[in-house]
Amino acid sequence: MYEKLNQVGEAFRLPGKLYAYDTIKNGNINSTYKVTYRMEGGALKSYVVQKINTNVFKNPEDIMENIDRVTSHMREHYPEEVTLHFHHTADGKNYLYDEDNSFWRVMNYVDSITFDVCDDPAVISATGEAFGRFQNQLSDFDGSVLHETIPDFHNTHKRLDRLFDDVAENRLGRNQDATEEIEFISSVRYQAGVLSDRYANGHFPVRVTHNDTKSNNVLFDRITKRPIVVIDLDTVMPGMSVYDFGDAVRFICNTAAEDEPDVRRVYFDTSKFRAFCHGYLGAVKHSITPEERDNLVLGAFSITIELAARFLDDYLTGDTYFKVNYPGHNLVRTRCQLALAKDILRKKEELKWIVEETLDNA
Ligand code: GN1
Ligand code: MG
Repeated sequence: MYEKLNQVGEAFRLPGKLYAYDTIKNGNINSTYKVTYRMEGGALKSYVVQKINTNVFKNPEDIMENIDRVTSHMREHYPEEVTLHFHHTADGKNYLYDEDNSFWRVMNYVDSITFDVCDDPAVISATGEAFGRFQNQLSDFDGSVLHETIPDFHNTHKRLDRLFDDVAENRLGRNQDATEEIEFISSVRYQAGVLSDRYANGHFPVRVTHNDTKSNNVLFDRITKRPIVVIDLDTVMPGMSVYDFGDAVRFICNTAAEDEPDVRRVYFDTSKFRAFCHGYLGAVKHSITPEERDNLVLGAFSITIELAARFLDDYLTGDTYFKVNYPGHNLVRTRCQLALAKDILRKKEELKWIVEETLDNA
């Protein structure tokens, strides 16, 4: 790997000598490395090097154009904020195709910490604030200039249709491993798809959304534990804010990991939900519309079912999309997300009440 990273660093004209590298493991799609260069005089400088998964992102140049537009907007309108800085090759591109046709990019490393699991209400609230502010910062950005990097990425209705097409086909004969899961998703199919239908019919404001609001996509200051910057802009596209909210609470309010094999440990933590709402709703209280407010909890349920369906579909069709660490990993992920979705359903009245109460006091 050293040789490859060294070659990529040279193309991006990183000064100094490649001194060390680490793999950053928390992504299911792209490959990410932290590289450190020793400069003349001995100072060390780090960068993040990523190889984009072009099986998932079919037009990776489009992602880079989107990111360039979004970060330029933020730099222009919020010059005091930290934004992501990408490096350029000698021919002025913010990406590189190597001789194997792999697609690489390099950005500055921001010294920070991220939280995969988080129990501190202040950090959870700050995560909500960071995603709420991200939405605000893009509220005057024209989303129509963005490429749709993955078509129908959060069209739950279509995701569910695809799942059931693949169930009908049962190409690998794996349906038998997931009979209960298939049955449950089928029983909530309409309920989970209704928001994406209403969005398609114009019932929600079209916002520029992040579309992957996991808590580990917010970098935090190690000492103050305040958010520095929202990362992973690969799927920034026009969308529904209730899905950004929903995806964030899906991840952060889970009492276990996203792929916890023991579903008895998987719950939706209402205290964490309250903390997230405090930060998020505090940030968007002036722009949130009544239909958005009333559908935040359904958004959380729908996106959780959507992700379960995506994991299950990948399992049934041979694990070609998400990286898996062991056979059956996608099925384990599916079960975990379904346990979480069931708990959201059980608690939905309480969760709606928390939203109302938080907004009243915001
Ligand atoms: C993928 O690779 P990562 O962690 O950024 C996926 C998201 C899922 C997430 C689940 C492009 O994100 O949609 O919610 O895994 N990204 C893509 O962990 O499909
Ligand atoms: Mg992502």
